[in-house]
Formats: sequence, structure tokens, C-alpha cells
Amino acid sequence: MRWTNLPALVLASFAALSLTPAPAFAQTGQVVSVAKEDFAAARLGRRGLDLLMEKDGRIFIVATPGEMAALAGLRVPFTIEASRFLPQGLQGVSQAGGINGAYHSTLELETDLRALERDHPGLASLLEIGKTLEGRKIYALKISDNVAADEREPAVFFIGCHHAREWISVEVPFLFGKHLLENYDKDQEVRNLVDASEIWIVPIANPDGLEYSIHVYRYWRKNRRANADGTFGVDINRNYGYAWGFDNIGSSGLPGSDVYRGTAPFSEPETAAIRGLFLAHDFRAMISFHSFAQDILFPWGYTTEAAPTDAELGAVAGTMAGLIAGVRGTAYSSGQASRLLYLTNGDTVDWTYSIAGAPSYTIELSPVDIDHGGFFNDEAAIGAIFEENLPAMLYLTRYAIDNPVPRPPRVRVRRDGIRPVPESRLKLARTPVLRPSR
Ligand code: 0X9
Ligand code: CA
Ligand code: ZN
Repeated sequence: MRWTNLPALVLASFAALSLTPAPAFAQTGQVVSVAKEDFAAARLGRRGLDLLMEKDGRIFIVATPGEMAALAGLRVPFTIEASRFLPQGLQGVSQAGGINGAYHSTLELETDLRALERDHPGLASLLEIGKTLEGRKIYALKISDNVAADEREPAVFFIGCHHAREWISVEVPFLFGKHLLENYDKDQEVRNLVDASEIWIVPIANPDGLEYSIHVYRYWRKNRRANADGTFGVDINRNYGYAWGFDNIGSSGLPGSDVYRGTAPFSEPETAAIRGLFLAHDFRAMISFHSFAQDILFPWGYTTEAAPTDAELGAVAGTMAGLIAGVRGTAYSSGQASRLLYLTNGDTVDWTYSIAGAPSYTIELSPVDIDHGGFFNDEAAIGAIFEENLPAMLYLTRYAIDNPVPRPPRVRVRRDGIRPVPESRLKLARTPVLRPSR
């Protein structure tokens, strides 16, 4: 397939500098900023906008022409930030690896995962855990000794690319799997970890979205669900079943919103696939990779109330931040997601924490802000970002092996081997379903 005309298409979607409405199919936007006071005064937090970050007293948003018109209608002054944001989108990605440079497309990842499985029989096994709306496979790489057997060992979970445009979040979990497999024979601690646990890696949770971000619109965030109102996409990091739809700040009920939660918990094939995998194993820790901000975030996201094991979550996050800083000094902040960043409901880590009681983290990878590239990491930085995160990932795996978590009440196993989520856990919950902490 040839995509020679696509860079121009991507440029065109970035360059919507006029306020002419985008074609209905496109739903493309660009970065604008609003003063923090104006944002608060107009109560913009409830509008399901695609918030990027806060810096120097301004809130940065990817806004569609329709959203810009709405801002104008509300008399909220905004600045189009395209001038400083545009060049970075296309910088640092070679044409050598195709339009996405050294980053993985879904097909490129499939090829590389298959190669890992082929080169490391007995240690690596590639499983299809689900299929997307456009028919792509969602893959999980299982790494363990006697990988073909279910040895009921403590399991650890690393996942990337819930959000299509966050390309670096594919590479870090993928490179972690590659590192474990390639160092099993050489590195005693790697061998110990792999022998004592099952490490599950899903580098691309959202393949349909990723392909759309590569080939059509670089800022695409959601999956590619065709919504009833003609818009596209559900934010799969708002579609999980714990405190789903808790309020309209942490997610949106409007299908066109970039934080649209979908029609029901686990309505999307991507979240349903992850749910199936997660419920079938004894997960004791997990990291969901995103970008950007250099943050290590832990539950709860849906409320600013502290989680039952808040002290442990914070201590482990602090240790991970220290390990990351130890590599070459890069500073990651750590804290409760709702406090350090913003409220979300239906996100991955609130759900995994509610089910397994396991330390669950969202890591927002480098860079720290959009002035350092935002979603558009230079491909030359992939290796360094992985290396910085590696000690934290090894540490969390060791931690999971050494620290059993309080188990929620056992749920009957269906014949397909997947434990259903008890109905009670799918309801909005103000109180955690966990047993008291250790
Ligand atoms: O909004 C999200 O889903 C995550 N940030 S991102 O910029 N990658 O989209 C953050 C999820 C963490 N949870 C909370 N902040 N509550
Ligand atoms: Ca094993
Ligand atoms: Zn994200």
C-alpha cells in the first residue's frame, strides 16, 4: 500500500487555521489555550473538552472548529497555539520506517511480537484477546517460564495505547517485553522475575485509533466506534466499569466529546478484551502507559477521596519516580490521579484497582509538556524513555511477586474460564469494593 499523499492530508488537518467548519467526517481540531480564570468562569470543565495540560496560567485544549465556535459564543477568549505546536508534530520522525518512522503501527507490532514468540519459545506466547470494531486483533504477549502452562503465578500487567495519538506508550511496554526475553539468559534478576511471575503485555489497546492517528489525523484519541449521532469514537479510558459515568466532569455523555464514555460500561471491544484478560489471572500490579506529562498517577481517579491503600500506592509510586530519576535525572511527579491531574471516571486503573486491589498506575511518559513536544516524541528519544522507565517496571514486577494483595470475594468461574464481574461492581460506587488494606 502506498501512502505518499498522506503527509499532505495530515498537514491539511492541522492547518485548519480558519474557522470554517470541518467536514462532518473529520472531527479534527487544533491546540488552543484559554486563561485559567476564563476556563473556570465559563465552567468549561463540564463540556467534555480535550484537555491537554495547564501551563503558565493557561489551559491547553485540542478544539474542533465547532468547539472554537462554542468558545466564541460563550465569549471565552482563546489563543490558537498552532504556530508553536505545528512544527513539532512532524519533527523527529524519519520516513525510513514509513509515515510513522520508528514507531510501531499495528501491523509492524504484530510482526515484531511474532518474532519475539518465535525466538523465545517456552518463554513467550502471543495471544489474541479480542477484535476491534474494524476487525483488528488485540494482542497480549505473555512472558513466563513454562509459558504454555497456566502455573497460577502472580501476574503483572503492562498496557499501552489506550489513546491513539500517544505513540510512545506502545513502545515502552513492547521494549520491556523484548528486554525480558533477550536478557533472560544473561541477567539473574530478569530470570528470577520471569520464573516467579506471569508478565502480560498489551502494547496496543486501541489499534483502530492508532491506525487513524497514523494515517488520517495525528491528534486522534478515541477508538473508532461509529456513534449514533454520526460522530466517531469512545474514549476507552472512560469506558471501564468502576464508577463509570460517575459525573460529567470526569467523562462525557456527549458522543462527539474526546472523553466520551460510551453507552455502557465495557461497551467497547477493547475494554471488554482487557476485562476478560484481567479477570482470568491473578494480577497483583499494573501500569497503563500514556503520554505526556511525566506523572505517575494512582487511584482514585473518579474522586479526590483517598483509596483504601493510599499510603502503599503513594510509597510504590514514589519509589518508581526515584528509580526513573536515578537513570538520568528526569523528574516524574507522583500522586493521586484526581489530585495531581484531573478527575476521570471509568478509567483503567480505577477498575483494575477495584477488582484486584493491586497497585495500579497510569504513567504519563515524557515529555513534560507541549513545549517539549507533547504527543510528538522524537523517535530518537524512544530508547531513552524506555531505559528511564525500565528500573521502575522491574521494581513493580518484583513488588508484585513479593506482596500478595487483598483479594476481593471469589467469583464463580464461568465455563469459558472467565470470571464475570459481579453486578455490584458495575454500579456506581462511592465506597471501594476492596477488603480493608493490609
Ligand atoms: O485523561 C486520561 O485518560 C489520562 N491522561 S491523558 O492525557 N493520557 O489522556 C489520565 C488518566 C489518569 N486518571 C486521572 N487523571 N484521574
Ligand atoms: Ca511460569
Ligand atoms: Zn492517554
